[in-house]
Amino acid sequence: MVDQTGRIGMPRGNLPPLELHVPEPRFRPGDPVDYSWLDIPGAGELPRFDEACEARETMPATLGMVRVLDDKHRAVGPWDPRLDPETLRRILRTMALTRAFDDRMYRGQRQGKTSFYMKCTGEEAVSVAHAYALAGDDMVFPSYRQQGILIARDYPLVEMVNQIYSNRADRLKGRQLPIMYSARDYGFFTISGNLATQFPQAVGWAMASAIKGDTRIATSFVGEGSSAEGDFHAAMTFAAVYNTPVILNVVNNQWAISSFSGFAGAERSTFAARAVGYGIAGLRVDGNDALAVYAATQWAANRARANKGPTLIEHFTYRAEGHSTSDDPSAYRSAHEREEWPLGDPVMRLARHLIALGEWDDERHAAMDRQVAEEVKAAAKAAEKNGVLGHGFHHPFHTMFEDVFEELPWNLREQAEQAIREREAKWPDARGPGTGEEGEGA
Ligand SMILES: Cc1ncc(C[n+]2csc(CCOP(=O)(O)OP(=O)(O)O)c2C)c(N)n1
Ligand SMILES: [Mg+2]
Repeated sequence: MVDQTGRIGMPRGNLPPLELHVPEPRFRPGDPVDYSWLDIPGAGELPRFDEACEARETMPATLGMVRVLDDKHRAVGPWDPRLDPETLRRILRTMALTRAFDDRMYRGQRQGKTSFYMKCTGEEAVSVAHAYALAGDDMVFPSYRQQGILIARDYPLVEMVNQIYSNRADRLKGRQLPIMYSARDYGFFTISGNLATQFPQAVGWAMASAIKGDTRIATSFVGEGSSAEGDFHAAMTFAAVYNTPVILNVVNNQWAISSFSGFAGAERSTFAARAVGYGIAGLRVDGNDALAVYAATQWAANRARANKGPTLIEHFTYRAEGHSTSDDPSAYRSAHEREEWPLGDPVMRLARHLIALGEWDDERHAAMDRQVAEEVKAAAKAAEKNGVLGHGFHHPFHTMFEDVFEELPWNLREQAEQAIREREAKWPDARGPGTGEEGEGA
């Protein structure tokens, strides 16, 4: 631009030079952590809105927070879903099983049994309580951190481990990154590494469900960092325009690998508040409170099923561990964050609630922990018989050219033949034991 004096790029008159704000996280490695700046509303404070209300009426719920469990471990307020103790114990056990599974698979990666793993430690309530509040045949479009939903739906752990180890029993034949499950028969859409693609896909699936006159709704998850992707906004627009029966979840765990939530907009507003701008109902939820997650999901599911429209749920939580096994969070954030996180640990909060009800105790908790660890160990051992990374027993090499086309096109057939020839020239013994070529999946 040329200014009035004809000079390029010079300040005009006495206007201040323009400047940008570059977000910076409050705490870096070694810093003491104080979360007193964080405004966490008390449990039970937020009114419960009618499930059929206008989207804009939910504005207070997008700035406040659905919270049920209070500091004394009681369930309080209008969002208490009033679950019976047996259901609470099942939710608790599923969260504990998810954590035990994560711990064992993390160790498996360190032992070289797989190349990659991602834990959801600290976020178990988000996926597990969400799954319990849905119908079993509602369709889930997850991100990579909702293994708790598969586990809540009783997907066999051994199948999960087979996929993680990319072994000969891996249903996905080693074609997906470890942990990127796909389970059509469990209403669990194929996980994609391309962030946020699942959001518009969920909306499209839910639109199709409505077009067919079906009663199943869809639900999808993105991280708060991924909400900066264009796909998030495309999904929100389609969901609002067609009053789509879908639940759109943003898991705000404060971090997107090494970028903090400020880079996705957290310094300006809540993620839930974006909903109202689109004409979508919004709820911000204490993501470490299983009862709050259950209640918010149930509210959104009832609303969607009654054709009252989509809901955006922000699950406010904390990523207690590294982003993945490839990450080292001590390089960019203070280790004290996890200890100081004001919303506590979701497993312990639900356990203490059950103890306060007289429906649980420390001995039963310890026994449960032993049981879930044994269950995971048995599944991992069974899967190891089908092979682990680098020790043979994977799907044969040539299968990577199969299953896409009913008949392999001539150009791919040529490529396949060439690849197999080159492989045989490079590794003449490649059909011997331990190379995977003898696997049962051949
Ligand atoms: C389109 C795209 N951009 C970047 C990446 C690399 N990437 C993978 S996970 C991730 C962080 C995502 O953070 P968030 O959405 O907050 O989810 P979280 O991992 O915290 O659950 C990034 C940048 C990717 N996989 N896809
Ligand atoms: Mg995140």
